Amino acid sequence: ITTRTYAERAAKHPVPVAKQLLDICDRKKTNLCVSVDVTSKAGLLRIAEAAGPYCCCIKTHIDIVEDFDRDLVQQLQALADKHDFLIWEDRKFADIGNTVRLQYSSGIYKIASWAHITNAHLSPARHPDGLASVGLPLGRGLLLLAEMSAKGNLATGEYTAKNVEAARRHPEFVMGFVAMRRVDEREETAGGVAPGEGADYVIMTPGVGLDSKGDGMGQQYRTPDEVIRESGCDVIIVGRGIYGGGDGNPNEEIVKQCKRYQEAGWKAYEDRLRQ
Ligand code: UP6
Repeated sequence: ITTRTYAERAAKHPVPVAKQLLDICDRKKTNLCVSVDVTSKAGLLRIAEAAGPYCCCIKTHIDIVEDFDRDLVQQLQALADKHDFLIWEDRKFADIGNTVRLQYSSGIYKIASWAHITNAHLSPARHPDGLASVGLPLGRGLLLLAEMSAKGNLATGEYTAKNVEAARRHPEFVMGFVAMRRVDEREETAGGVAPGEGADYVIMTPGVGLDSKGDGMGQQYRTPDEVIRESGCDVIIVGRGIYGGGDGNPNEEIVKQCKRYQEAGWKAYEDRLRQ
């Protein structure tokens, strides 16, 4: 588990977008990524505006928005500039290289044109090549889903290790992993190396909640302390714990919960540095 600071890691990171993210964490004293899983443009923008000051990243599922248009992404980009956060489209690509290349660049959403970060399942194996062909020239970053938060999921063992190997083949584009722990370190994963020896990966971790242990649909929640300090992950991803589900909590409640998770995540990081 790394005890290096976000600032130290930012200074040396080979992927520009990872450097940007780690710098934002340091500058804003936050390792909170807010997952905004609402189905209206107005709701998404309202929550991003309310949460923006407290987070390093806003994560979207753009294909659930009923009234998507180009103006939505333009407004989201303006909020990212205003509040100093990155945008992550949680697309979970999972097809052959040629298909993901088109899904990433084209269609209605043109994800690569606005999302700093996206992510992919490794199951089709070589497809990071296809995503890199689009994302790399635009300075984008990719996360591989080495592990997942849901109960009984299949991203374990050998599959997790293969994700780490694949990341090492794309050091300029794969910035890290969606994972539940430091999957890149040797004592925990066959595909890893000893701490401090290999590339530096950003571990972004969903399944974070302070008030609930699950959602009755397989999601499992851990606390920021378990995720950041005990498991050595770098960014907590919080969705319903902040926006509350449905169309979203009122703004005051969103701000209150953002502050709460920001504080808990940052305390866990400071405790890790002292470990
Ligand atoms: N997500 C997970 N688990 C994973 C990968 N991704 O929950 O292994 C995503 C979900 C959702 C968010 O798609 O957008 O993280 C979690 O939301 P929640 O905090 O409301 O449960």
